[in-house]
Amino acid sequence: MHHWLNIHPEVNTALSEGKPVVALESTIISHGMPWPKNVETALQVEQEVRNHGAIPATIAILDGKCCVGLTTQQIENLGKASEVWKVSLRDMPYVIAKKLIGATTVAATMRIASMAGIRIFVTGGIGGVHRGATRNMDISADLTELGNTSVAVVSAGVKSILDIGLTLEYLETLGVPVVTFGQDEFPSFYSSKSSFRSPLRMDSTMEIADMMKTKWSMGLDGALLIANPVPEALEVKPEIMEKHIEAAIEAANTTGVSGKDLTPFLLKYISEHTEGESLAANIALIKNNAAFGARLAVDYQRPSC
Ligand code: PSU
Ligand code: MN
Repeated sequence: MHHWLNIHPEVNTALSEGKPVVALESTIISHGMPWPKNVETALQVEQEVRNHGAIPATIAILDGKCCVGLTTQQIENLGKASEVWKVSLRDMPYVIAKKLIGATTVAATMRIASMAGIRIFVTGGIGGVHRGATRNMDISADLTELGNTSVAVVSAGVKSILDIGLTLEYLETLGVPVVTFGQDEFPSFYSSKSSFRSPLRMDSTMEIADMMKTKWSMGLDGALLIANPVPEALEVKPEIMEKHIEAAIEAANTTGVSGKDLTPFLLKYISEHTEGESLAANIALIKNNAAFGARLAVDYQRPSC
C-alpha cells in the first residue's frame, strides 16, 4: 500500500476482490453544509451507495495520512470540528506534513481515490470557472485535476455560482468527456436545465462504464465528468436561485472574500438565504448521485463490459 494512504479494511478487501467501490469527498461535510445535516447526509449517502451494491469510501486527511474509508466517528469529527482545512491539491503536502485535519475537495479526493485504485467518485457539484474569471482568474483546481486523473466523477452538473459556459469550454480544452445522463441539456445542480447543451448524452450506466474502459485502455488518461440531473420533483427554479446567487456574489465582493474561501462563502450564503430549500435539494440530489454512482460502479466491474 502507498505509504501515505490509510485504506479502511472493508474498502481494501473490496478493492482486492474487484468489488465495486465509490469514493466520496469530505469538503461537502466540513464546508458545504451546516452541522448536523452535514453528518446525517454523509452517513445517508454512504448507506445509499451500499443499498445499490457498492462499498463507500469517504476520503479525508487525518493524522498525516490520506484516509480512504472513514468510520462513523471520523465522519462526525469532520462535521463538528471547527479547525478543518479545506484541502485542494496544493494544500495536501502542508496538511499531511503538519498532521492537520483536512477535508478534501473534488480535486484532492480524485487524486487520493486514484492512488487507492478507485475509479468512481460521487459528489454534488464540482468547482469550475467562476463568474468574473476573465478578471480574477478564479478557476478551480477541480478542473485541472479532471484533465489529469483517471476517475469518473458523478455530479449534478455545475452550480450557477460559476460560469457554466466557460466551465464547459475549459473542460473541452482539458480533453474531459462531459456526459449527461438521460437528457440533451447539461444540468446546473439545483436545476436539470442550464440552457447549455451537454457535449455528450448517454442513457445507461452500462454505456458510460464502457466509455470509461475505452478511454483508459487507449491510454487517454484523465477524468470523465458525468452529470446526473436532479429529479424534477426536487428542482429549485433557476429564477429563484439566480437572485440569491447574484446577492451572494455581491456580498463576497463587498466583504472581499476570495481564493479558497469563495466557494464555501457562496454555498453558505445561498443556503442561509433560501430558508433551507436549497439545502433540502442539495441533500436529495447527492443521495440520488450516490445511487447512480453505485450502479455505475457495479456495471464497471462487470466482466462483459
Ligand atoms: N460546489 C458545490 N458544492 C461543494 C463544492 C463546490 O456545489 O461542496 C466544494 C467541492 O468540495 C469542490 C470545492 O471541490 O467546493 C471547490 O472549491 P474551489 O472552488 O475553491 O476549488
Ligand atoms: Mn478558486
